[in-house]
Amino acid sequence: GQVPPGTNKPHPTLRQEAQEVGNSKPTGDVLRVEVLKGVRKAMMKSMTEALKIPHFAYSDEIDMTNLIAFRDQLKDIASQRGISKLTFMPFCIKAASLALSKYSILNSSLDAANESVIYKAPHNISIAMDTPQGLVVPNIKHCERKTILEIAKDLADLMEKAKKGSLRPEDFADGTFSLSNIGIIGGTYTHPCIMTPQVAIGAMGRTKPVPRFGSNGEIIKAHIMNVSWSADHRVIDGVTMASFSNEWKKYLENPALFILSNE
Ligand code: CAO
Repeated sequence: GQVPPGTNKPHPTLRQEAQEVGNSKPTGDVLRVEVLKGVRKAMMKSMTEALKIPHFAYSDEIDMTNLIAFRDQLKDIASQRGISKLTFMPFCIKAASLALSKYSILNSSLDAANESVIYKAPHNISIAMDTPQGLVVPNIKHCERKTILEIAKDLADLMEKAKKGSLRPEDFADGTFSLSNIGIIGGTYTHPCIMTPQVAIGAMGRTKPVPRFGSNGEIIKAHIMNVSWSADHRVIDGVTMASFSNEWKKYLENPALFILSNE
């Protein structure tokens, strides 16, 4: 254990933790015992709840080539409007909101006791964030009313707060649907866990340049990102999840459609 200077007593935190787990101090083969607190305790609870959900998984690949060019065109204007870093996330979030407008059952929760589905009006999209404290999942409220740049601004604000550990309970409250971009680290496929009482979550892998066939059978360089969806199979069937995914993919692969979305 760590010993504060000038004393032989164990570090108070370690002593306190050891007492909480019913041991005077860690012994034998145990290197140390950590009592889960804060963000990590919350993760233990939310993921235990997630275990109760029968997860249905569906994955697809998205050609991000057009979106990469589209984002490059918008970077300067975004920075003039105070968004220093326009990433792909705001596009993924807006596309999800547009797809939720069409497949509203994915923006619902299950009231199992009353055998009912509760459809939610706001698209409060929860975003998994890696922070120094661990995984946190605050949400961007009313994405259905916001432009891509407004979503980008909200995302930056939440990330800043998450970094400082200053997210408020209201930032976590009332999320209706989740996205997780594990692609900042790497990866292709994943199997994300649904956050109750939501019924679906999507996780994006890393966008990578890979060879694909063009429309004339020629080999082209494409920038491919894989997405993995998990849905609560008590409420969502496979066709609904796949149709939603196609709708989401349509916007990301043809970003000009965002302009026609009237949002
Ligand atoms: N593929 C390739 N590049 C990616 C990428 C991906 N999937 N996602 C992000 N990038 C790039 C960004 O475009 C940015 O580069 P540029 O400056 O050139 O645009 C850079 O990586 C850093 O992005 P970012 O992390 O600052 O911002 P973001 O908006 O893409 O993502 C956030 C924000 C909060 C989703 C992300 O930072 C994060 O924390 N992800 C982790 C989610 C997580 O932990 N999931 C697991 C949950 S279950 O344990």
